[in-house]
Amino acid sequence: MPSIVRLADYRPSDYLIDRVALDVRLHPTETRITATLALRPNPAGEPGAPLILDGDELTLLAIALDGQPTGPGAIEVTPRSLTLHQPPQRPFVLEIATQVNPSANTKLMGLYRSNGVYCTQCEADGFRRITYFLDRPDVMAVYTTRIEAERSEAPVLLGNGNPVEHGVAGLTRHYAVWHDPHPKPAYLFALVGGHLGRVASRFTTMEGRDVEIAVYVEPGKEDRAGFALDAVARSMAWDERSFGRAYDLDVFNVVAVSDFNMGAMENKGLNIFNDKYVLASPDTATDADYANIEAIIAHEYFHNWSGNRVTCRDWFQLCLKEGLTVFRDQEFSSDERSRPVHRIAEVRTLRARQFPEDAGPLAHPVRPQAYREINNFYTATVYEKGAEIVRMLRTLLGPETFRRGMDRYFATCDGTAATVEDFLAAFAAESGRDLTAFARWYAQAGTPTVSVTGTHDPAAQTYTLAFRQGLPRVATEATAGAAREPLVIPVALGLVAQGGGQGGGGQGGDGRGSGGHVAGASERVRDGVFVLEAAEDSLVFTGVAAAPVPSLFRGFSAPVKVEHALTRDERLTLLAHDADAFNRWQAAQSLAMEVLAGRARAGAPLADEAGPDGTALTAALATFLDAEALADPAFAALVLTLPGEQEVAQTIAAEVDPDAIWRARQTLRRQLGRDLGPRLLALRDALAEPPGAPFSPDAASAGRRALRNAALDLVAAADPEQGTALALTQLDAATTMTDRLAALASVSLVPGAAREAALARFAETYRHEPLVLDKWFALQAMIPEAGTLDRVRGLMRHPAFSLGNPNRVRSLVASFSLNNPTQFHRPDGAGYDLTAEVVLALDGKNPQVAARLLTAFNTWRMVEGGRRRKAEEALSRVATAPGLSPDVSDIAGRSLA
Ligand code: 0A1
Ligand code: ZN
Repeated sequence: MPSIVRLADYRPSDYLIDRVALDVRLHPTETRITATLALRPNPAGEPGAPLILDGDELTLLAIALDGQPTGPGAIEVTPRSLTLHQPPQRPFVLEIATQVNPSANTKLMGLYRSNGVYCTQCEADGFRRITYFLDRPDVMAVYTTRIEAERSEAPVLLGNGNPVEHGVAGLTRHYAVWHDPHPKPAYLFALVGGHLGRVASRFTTMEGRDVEIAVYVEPGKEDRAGFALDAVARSMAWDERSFGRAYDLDVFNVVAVSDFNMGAMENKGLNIFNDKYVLASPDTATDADYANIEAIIAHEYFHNWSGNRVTCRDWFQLCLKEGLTVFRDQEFSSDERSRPVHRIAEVRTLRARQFPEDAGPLAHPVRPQAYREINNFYTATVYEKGAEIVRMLRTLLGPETFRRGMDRYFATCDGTAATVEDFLAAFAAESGRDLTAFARWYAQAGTPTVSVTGTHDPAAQTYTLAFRQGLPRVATEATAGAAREPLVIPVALGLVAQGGGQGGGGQGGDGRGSGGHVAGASERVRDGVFVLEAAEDSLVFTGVAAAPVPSLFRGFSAPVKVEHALTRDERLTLLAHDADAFNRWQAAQSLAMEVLAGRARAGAPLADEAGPDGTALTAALATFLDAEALADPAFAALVLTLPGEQEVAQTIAAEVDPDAIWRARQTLRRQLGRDLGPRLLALRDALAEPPGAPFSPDAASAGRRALRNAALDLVAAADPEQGTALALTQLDAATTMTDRLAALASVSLVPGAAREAALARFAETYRHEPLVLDKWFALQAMIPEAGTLDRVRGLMRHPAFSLGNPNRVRSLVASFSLNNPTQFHRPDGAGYDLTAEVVLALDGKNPQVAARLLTAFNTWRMVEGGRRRKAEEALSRVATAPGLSPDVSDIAGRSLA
């Protein structure tokens, strides 16, 4: 077991590094790096302490102190560290030469090669795989990097900051020098060398700086880089408009590589991306791909301020940059697309990924108290729940004060390695509020529950909402020592008149339509928000003549589970009449969830009808579609999409039978498809693309495609024969990857020769397109049939599959383990066995990707007994395997604890 690092043990570094000069001689197997480090004792550190530099899989070639070789016994070197026993207690220079083998680097951390391109990944602790260093984010230095390579092998040489010089080096080699004037931690270092195609544009910042933006991709794929290039410019403009943040270098480079552990990386001035999040053409990318590219380009760009200019003191503060930057990219996407539609997408992700994490053995606070392997903390909790905390802060303070708080944070913390306390202090100072209680959101793990009951008193004409908050107990290493105290929960709310009409909420009516007015008012509701701070509280509205329907947590104003017993009719009222689009969608989801959880709990068989609640839902959806589908197809598509199997499992929470959930969902899909069939087919026709219409990835066009394909999905669920016929026609006629893939997905759910032929044809068409074949792998891995396990094993031998490429592993194996609940949780345990087998096979190559795959077992304790025992066996097999990486051993250990 790797040792534990605790937040409580933080100490400043004993030494600081002010300047770093790197000379990197690229070579496929013997790359040499000479680092010249300008060091000095840290006044805040311990005088006379030894200097202990981090290292990992390094070969030391030479070392000199102030230009002299170090004397015998002065240093001690291990593969993991270099210690200088008696460093000078004044500024001094260390020159260190190391050698690494980029071609043998399968962990994709440090310097490695992807399809022949040299690239680096240094977050969180990869820089120590390049040279010995104080590899911690509170050691910030100014870097100058000289990169030298064979011109034939690496005609393009890129580094952080601005280019300062380039030239020839001997007969066949050349070099480039890059200088980054902004002090930064080592995790933001990057370099790239290789054969790369380029597209470029220019952007003039509000400060008048003329910036060259370039996107580098595999040669020949330049025509797929335009959307990403444009997204960079839009991100730059948006950050100026929304946060007053301008770019601060003369160039901004984005490089796409095909082997990458995560989505992308915000290295200063040189973002490196998984090519999945850069390359897009109508023929190869879906609308979801376009939306992801735009969001991730924005995310990495926004890090330039939230992460780079202001960085993190230590890795416990990861949410300081990640939660904030996710919030910023979500706001960007909401502004560029449809705000309510985007909000629903955000909440779906949160519920599908973060809620289960918070409810399982890997639960941790947004700011963990302890970790064994930091790479396992790039989680939905740190990212997505972290973003929700920032959003709540804005809701509590109001947009203007929030913006002033952000300005103050950037101004006071610029150039520093900051903490969550520094962040909150800026808002406390700007608002004059005490944020001590609010800060508990960072320290307490688990998803809070808020129970609400409403009581109407006709005589007094009052309506009372009683709130009670609770937090599940979470006892893990990562949560150690945190108290359980009430949270500060913003509840955005309003009252809607029964059967329609306007509601109140303290500000007067804000319901949809122009019906009767509910005059309900409460002084404790400001700008439509009530703040729940105590464990229990109640809110009284006066002047309420008739019992209203409360619309609570509008826009999902807090990341909580709401327990609020509404009748079916009350939910139907919200679906039809709420002013808040999110809560209209939520009403449909809640109605569906009652049907799904009810049937699944009862173990109900597959049927054509889901009972009276199902019938009420389809009737309400019919009315909704007739009135609104054409006006907002993207929203309609979301309203038609039932809660996912994992969300139903979370609602049931104990002794879960994934097959029963699947049957319940299939039953309701069938009923929706049958009851709404003629409407859905009419919508498909009405929304059909006129022949020859040019492709646009914009939100409105994507929304039309989404509704057409949601309609196809439901029609096919009710009538597989008709569905397959429609899907095969769509497959032939499709002009976008979105439509083609939706059709193939529909066909893939119906066993038989048509499916196999369609899959084979698709694979043949895209045999030279790895990113498209990833979709083909994923789709097959998610087929909810017993034969899928063997299909996945077979596909693992497909020539396009490789355990060495993270995108392939995620598409095929992680899609099976994380997104195919009935097959991962096969009663015979074979799904668990396959997952465990791949985790172990992968661990020696790429521990980060192996560890992430192992998180598929996160929900093992909530499945029914037979499966639970099999899951535990498989997990234990992983946990006890010899020679595990820290990454996998950490996840296995915590999952079983
Ligand atoms: N900071 C990046 C995420 C990231 C983290 C670790 C990595 O190592 C393989 C790569 C990327 C982000 O938030 O986008
Ligand atoms: Zn990030």
